[in-house]
Amino acid sequence: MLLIGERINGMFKDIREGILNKNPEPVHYWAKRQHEMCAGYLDVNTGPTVEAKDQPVVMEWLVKTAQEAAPLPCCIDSTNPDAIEAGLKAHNGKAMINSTTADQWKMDIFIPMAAKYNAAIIGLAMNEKGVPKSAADRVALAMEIVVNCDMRGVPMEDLYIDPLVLPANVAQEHGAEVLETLRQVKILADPPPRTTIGLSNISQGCTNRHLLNRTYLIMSMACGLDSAIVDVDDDALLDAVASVNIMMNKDIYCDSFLKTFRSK
Ligand code: THG
Repeated sequence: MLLIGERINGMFKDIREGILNKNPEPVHYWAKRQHEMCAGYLDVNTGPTVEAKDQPVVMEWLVKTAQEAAPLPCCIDSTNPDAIEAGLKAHNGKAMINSTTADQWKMDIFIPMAAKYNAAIIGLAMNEKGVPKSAADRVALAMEIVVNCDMRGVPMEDLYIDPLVLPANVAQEHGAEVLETLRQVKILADPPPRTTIGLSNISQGCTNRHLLNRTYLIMSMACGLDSAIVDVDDDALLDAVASVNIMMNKDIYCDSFLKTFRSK
């Protein structure tokens, strides 16, 4: 299970202030902290307050600043193609593009970019009409992304389909449809793409956030989830991942399986 740390995102006040004041300290802190807490990738997102014209230079700074503090690759999170490409140019190692939608014009930009930079790419099961409700409609969009990656030479192990998790308090009907989408994309494509979700979306605006996040991650892992963008600074969440790994036969049982998971 690949954990992508969500915390280097301008939606958080400390990161937003770091960007504004060109202060690397909060980015360094969260790069190191998330690395210690088992993240395999760092999601980096300029946040909603950076103007479009400034996003490429801010993304370049975020990638360089994160990678000087921790030996981890970045999941470059933006809807702006220029910001994504600036991040890719500044990046060391195998980056992940977050993300393309199933809109043809977006796939025509981001999928060749993934091929050119040998990056992985997240494909969102949405298009200009928004996020569909049913698993069948989500899967149909996911398959369009699968086909386009195949045509452009992006291998399935580099494609992460994201069915798009929405908050349980306002979009309750979507929860089970996302789980069904995770199951079906593994069955319908051969070889199948990988899968990911933005886990914390499920609990935005809800009470008992950690419980909702943890429960939904466990359910998603039972549906074959390969990775997730998560709050890795959540001990109970990491313990749940370690125990699911045992029960899904992804790790060999030992009496110290919790400690063993953290030490890897
Ligand atoms: N899919 C993909 N990428 C994504 C998402 C996704 N990137 C962004 C997001 N969704 C995943 N990352 C977060 C990060 C933080 C929160 C949710 C998802 C979060 N933030 C607090 C909130 O909104 O309540 C902010 C708290 C604060 O301001 O301090 O919950 O789905 N591919």
